[in-house]
Amino acid sequence: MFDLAEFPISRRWPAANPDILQLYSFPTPNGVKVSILLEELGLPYEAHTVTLSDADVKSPEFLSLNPNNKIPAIIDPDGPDGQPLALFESGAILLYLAEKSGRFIGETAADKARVVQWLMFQMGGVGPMFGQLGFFYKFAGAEIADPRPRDRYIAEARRILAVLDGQLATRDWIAGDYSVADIAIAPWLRGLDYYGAREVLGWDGFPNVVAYLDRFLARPAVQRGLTIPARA
Ligand SMILES: N[C@@H](CCC(=O)N[C@@H](CS)C(=O)NCC(=O)O)C(=O)O
Repeated sequence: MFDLAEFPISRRWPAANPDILQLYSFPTPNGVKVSILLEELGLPYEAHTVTLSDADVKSPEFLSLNPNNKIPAIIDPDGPDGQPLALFESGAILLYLAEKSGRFIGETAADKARVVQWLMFQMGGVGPMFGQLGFFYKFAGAEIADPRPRDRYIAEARRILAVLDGQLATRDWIAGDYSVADIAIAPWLRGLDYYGAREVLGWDGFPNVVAYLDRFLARPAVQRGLTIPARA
């Protein structure tokens, strides 16, 4: 019989309903990927606020779930073969939930491969590059006098926006139908506004990306997911 109390994380973030999926997250671009997908799927889940402070993400309880000290992470009490499954890395969580539900992952093998391709493009490109742009343009790195890191990530983010804009010229969603690839990519596009980086990137010069983000933000499940979990 599954007992969530066996997971040390539940000591610090106790579950009100241990029988449903537990989400440990914060509403950043990586965090909201999972809450948006869960809202799209209409699955029951309980969201716990894990802030980005060391006191939370580097606590022994959180490290017991993700030794890499980063949100998001989940425990699915109803994992494969009826066993509980703990997972971290947003891309892995999106794929797991999409496969489990059979939704937002494409129909044919070719569709699925393309969804995974664009999801990997987000995980290996959009997220790391935009994240570094945020650091060197808005946060602590903005104080560094040497312009090279800032210029590098501005150029790389612009290049990525051009790739996305080209792909979106002939479709509404990045891999065909709406999928986990969109749920991974679009929150990072939204984040550029938070970084105050739209102007420096020439945001308005990417009209297909602009329309895509508007389309994404118009979805009710996205609007709900963006606010989960509450910041404090
Ligand atoms: N590749 C990871 C990245 C997750 C990530 O960078 N999470 C950030 C917030 S967006 C975090 O938890 N930072 C806390 C820290 O690094 O201490 C994923 O996609 O899940």
